[in-house]
Amino acid sequence: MSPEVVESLPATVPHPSLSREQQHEIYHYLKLTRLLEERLVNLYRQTKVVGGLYRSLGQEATAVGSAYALDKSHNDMIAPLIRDLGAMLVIGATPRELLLQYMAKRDSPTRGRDLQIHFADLRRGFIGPISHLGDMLPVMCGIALGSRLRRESRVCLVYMGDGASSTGAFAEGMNFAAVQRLPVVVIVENNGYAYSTPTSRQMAVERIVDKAVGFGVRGERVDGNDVLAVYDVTRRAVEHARAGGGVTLIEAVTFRMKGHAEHDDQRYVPKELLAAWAAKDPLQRYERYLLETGLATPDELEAITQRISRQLDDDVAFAEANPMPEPASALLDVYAS
Ligand SMILES: Cc1ncc(C[n+]2csc(CCOP(=O)(O)OP(=O)(O)O)c2C)c(N)n1
Ligand SMILES: [Mg+2]
Repeated sequence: MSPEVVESLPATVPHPSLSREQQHEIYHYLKLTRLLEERLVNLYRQTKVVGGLYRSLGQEATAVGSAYALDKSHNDMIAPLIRDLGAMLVIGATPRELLLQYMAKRDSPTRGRDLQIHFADLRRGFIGPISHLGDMLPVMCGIALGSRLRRESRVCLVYMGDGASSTGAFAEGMNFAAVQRLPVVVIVENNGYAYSTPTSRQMAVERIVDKAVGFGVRGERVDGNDVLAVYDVTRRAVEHARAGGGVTLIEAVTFRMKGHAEHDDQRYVPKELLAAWAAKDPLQRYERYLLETGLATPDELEAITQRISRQLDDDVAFAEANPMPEPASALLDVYAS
C-alpha cells in the first residue's frame, strides 16, 4: 500500500478567510523552504554541512500550512521533525541561524554542539527534535499539561512520520493526550516511506487516520500537498484543542521526493510513483492557484523569489565566513556553575 492519493480539488476561488497578504506570506515560506534546502544541498556537496541533510522536497506544504494555522498571541508551540524546516521558518527560526546550525559554526544556536534543526527556542515556540522517533509526543504532552495547569491557552503541535507512528512512544503519548484531553494536535506526515520501508511493510492499517479511533480522538485526513487544505484542517484542530475539546490526529498524505537523506539515492522507490507525485508538487500547485484566482501576478511572485534569493546570498556568505567553534568552548554551558 503506497499512500492512497487523497487529492483535494484544486481551489478556483480565493480562500474565504486568509487575506491576500497572508497568502503571499504562505508563498514566501513555501519558496523559502525550497530555496534554503537547495542552498543546503549545494553546501552539503561541498562537504560544508556537518552531518546528514534531510530534505522536505514535496512535503513543504504540510509543514508550512500547519504551522501557519498556529496563533503566536497564545504562545502556541511546535515539536518539528527533520522534514519540518518549513514549520521552523514559519514559527520564526531564521535562515541564517539554520545555515549556521547545519554547518556547526561558532555562532550557531547550539555553538556547534548539535546539527540540522536540532535546536530550541521556547520564546519563539519550538523545541528541538529528539532523535528517538515518537518521543516528541510525550514531551509535548508534558508541555501541554504544564501550560494547562498554569491556565495558559497554548496549543501544542507535534509532527510525526508514518514510521514514528508505529512506535511505543507514539501510542503512549496519544493515549495520555487523549485521556487528559490535552490541547495537542498531532500531524502524521505520511510520506510513503520510513527509510527504505514502504508504509505497507510497517503497519497493517490502510489509513493512518484510523489509528485515531483506537485512542478515542478526532481524526482528519488531508491532501498534504495542498497548503490551504492543510492550513484549514490544522486551524480546525487548533481551535478544537483551544476550546477544550482535546486532541486531533491529522494524517497528511504526501510523498518523500528524495531519499531518507542526501546520501540515499532512493533506488527502492518506483520511478512511476515519483513521477506521479512530481506532478502534484505543492509549490507549483500553489503558484497556479495564486495566479488563476488573481491573488498574485507573475511579477509579484518573481519579486518574492528575488527577495528570498538576495537574503539567502547574504545568509550563506555570513554562515560560510563564520568560524568553527573554539575547542575549549565545548565545555561552556555544560555544567550549571
Ligand atoms: C526509536 C527509533 N527507531 C529508529 C530510528 C532510526 N530512524 C531515524 S529516521 C527513521 C525513519 C523515519 O521514518 P518516518 O517516521 O516515516 O519519517 P520520515 O523520515 O519519512 O519523514 C528511522 C527508522 C530512530 N531515530 N528512533
Ligand atoms: Mg515517512
